[in-house]
Amino acid sequence: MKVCVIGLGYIGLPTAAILANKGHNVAGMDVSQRVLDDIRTQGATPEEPGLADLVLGELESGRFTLSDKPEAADVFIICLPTPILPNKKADMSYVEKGVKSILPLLQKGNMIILESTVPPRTTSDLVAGMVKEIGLDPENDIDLAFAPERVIPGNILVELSTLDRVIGGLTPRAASRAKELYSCFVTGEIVITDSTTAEFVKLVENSYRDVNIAFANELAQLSYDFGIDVRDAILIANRHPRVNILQPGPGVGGHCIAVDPYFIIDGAPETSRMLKLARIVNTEMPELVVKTLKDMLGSLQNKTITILGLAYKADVGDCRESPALEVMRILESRGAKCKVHDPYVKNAGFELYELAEAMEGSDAVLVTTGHTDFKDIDPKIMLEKAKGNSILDTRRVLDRTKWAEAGWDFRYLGDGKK
Ligand code: SAJ
Repeated sequence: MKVCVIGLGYIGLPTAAILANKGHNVAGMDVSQRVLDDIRTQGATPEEPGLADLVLGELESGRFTLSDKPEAADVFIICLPTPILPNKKADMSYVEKGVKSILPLLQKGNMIILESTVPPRTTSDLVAGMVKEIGLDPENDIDLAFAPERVIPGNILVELSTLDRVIGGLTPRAASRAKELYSCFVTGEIVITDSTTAEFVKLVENSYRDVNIAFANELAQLSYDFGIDVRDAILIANRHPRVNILQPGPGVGGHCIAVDPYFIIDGAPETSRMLKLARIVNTEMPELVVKTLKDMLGSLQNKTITILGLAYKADVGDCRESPALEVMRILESRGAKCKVHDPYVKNAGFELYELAEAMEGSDAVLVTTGHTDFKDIDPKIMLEKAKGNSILDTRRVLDRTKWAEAGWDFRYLGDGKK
């Protein structure tokens, strides 16, 4: 089949390459020349094991081609971003532009598959509405489906194939046809449903995680009221066969979990009470981090804080919606200066430091991302470089005993015993 993938980001690119690898003729389209050039030269980011080789191999084979314009195809797959606007509504402009760009190429019998995370009813209202406007019947002339991805960054290639997948069709025929296409690379089960249920399911999965992380974060807040160490309490409670509490941290980042609940909340604000509360608890966590650090230092005014980790989670370089950014914003608004070290982040939009430089003149260290590399940092060398000896680890990545023995005043976030 001829497949045109619109948007070659972290989902579009691996999807396009896998489809090409399974023998389809894939035209990958992206409006950004920089994205296309990077794909041509490097294939993909090295953080995704195996992806760069797969992409370069498929480009070489000629089954995968790149362009800044969409091409006529049997199937169009839309993998464009749906960021959140300052008013917490979904920014649908990329998806709208993407659909618009393929309308002149659409022919009876084509299929459009939307992969972007979208508010419920986007396929049936927005996309079907745009198809109708050009005189085609979205139920009979075209097949419309919604097929969200569920992969975790860092393991995309494996999860894209192995995870179960939900596919929602505007009609049962559209769902079955999309299922047939995805069957060529998905080894997990493909469950089919209607498009609105599939859209809802995608948002519900991430909202579920947001609510559960909020529960853990609320326990971290409560640890100070009751004088307990939240991690001990969670470990013990999780020994119960039906309890599985997640880990507290400085907040919830990334472009999915911190965003998707709003797509439900926006559509039904009165009913989405728990989702709203979870968002409040999670977005409060940076304040708790700053308050805990202030308690350790007495004052934040003119203090130099070494921030270890800018990425939203361990071992990735993505800092979208990262709680570290909010922590820094609050610290700086209270008169502190932040020096950030993150070996995974390439471009933060501001100066990043090597570890030794980040420690120069440091009054305190704040660990905001649990990168595995941080475990190997030598606390003795750090103390020689630092001005102060306070450290707050919000991710429990460092060994408290080792750091305390080296002379650090060491705290974990959520240790109300201290
Ligand atoms: N976090 C905690 N405590 C935990 C687990 C996570 O504070 O116990 C924080 C992380 O540090 C991070 C944030 O939550 O800041 C989100 O990280 P994550 O690993 O939970 O998820 P993402 O955003 O990388 O990927 C999620 C996944 N969704 C679910 O697990 C339900 C992934 O499967 C989705 O494909 C992805 O969103 C997406 O694209 O929607």
